[in-house]
Amino acid sequence: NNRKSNSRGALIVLEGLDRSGKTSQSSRLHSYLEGLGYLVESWHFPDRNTGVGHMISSYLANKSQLDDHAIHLLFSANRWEKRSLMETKLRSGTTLIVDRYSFSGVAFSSAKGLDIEWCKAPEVGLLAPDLVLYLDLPPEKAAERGGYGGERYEQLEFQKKVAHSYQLLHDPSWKIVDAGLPVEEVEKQLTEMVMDCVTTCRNGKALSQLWS
Ligand code: FDM
Repeated sequence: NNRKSNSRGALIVLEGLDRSGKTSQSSRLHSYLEGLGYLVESWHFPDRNTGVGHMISSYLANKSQLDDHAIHLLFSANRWEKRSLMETKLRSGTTLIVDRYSFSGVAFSSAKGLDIEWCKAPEVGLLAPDLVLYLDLPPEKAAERGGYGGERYEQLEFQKKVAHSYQLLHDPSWKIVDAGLPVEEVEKQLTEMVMDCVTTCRNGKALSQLWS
């Protein structure tokens, strides 16, 4: 077993447009880490299994209407309701691979025209990821992959705006990966970055908070 019992897990976030491959890369990373004997869980936001999550799900399915600010705050609340569990898991040594996080929150809402600083405010105090992996794919290429469902944001014109918002959010700590490469190549690059991060966290890197 190559896990130190007193060391913490890493908070690893995958971001990117719809159809950029986040979900399948998350599960590949999960299997890889598990195979090495690490404790690992895959999470996804929005978590549709909570009361707040049900409201979000209904909104995304166009079954309910909500003011843009109100839905933004629900997405944020959906992260807040999982914050303490997240911290417990990390401190007990479990690495979390999280498919979408606060960056999706800000990118999608600011793509609708909401002020970016206003969008960030409710995220302040959530746990900061140890690593943000951005799966970079032009919106046109993502759309060509097909499989957009019928949910509210799954339209090319809107995805272009989201791509632009993500660009405004990037900071030097993000790892940008070309999601147009073959899946195995993307996986290889992600795996290397994740292993570095997991090691740094095991070696005592402190947990920190957004927004820094
Ligand atoms: N989304 C996701 C947001 O608008 N804000 C958020 O905070 C999060 C986490 O919800 F279109 C959007 C992104 C996407 C939709 O996400 C549902 P999934 O990954 O398809 O479940």
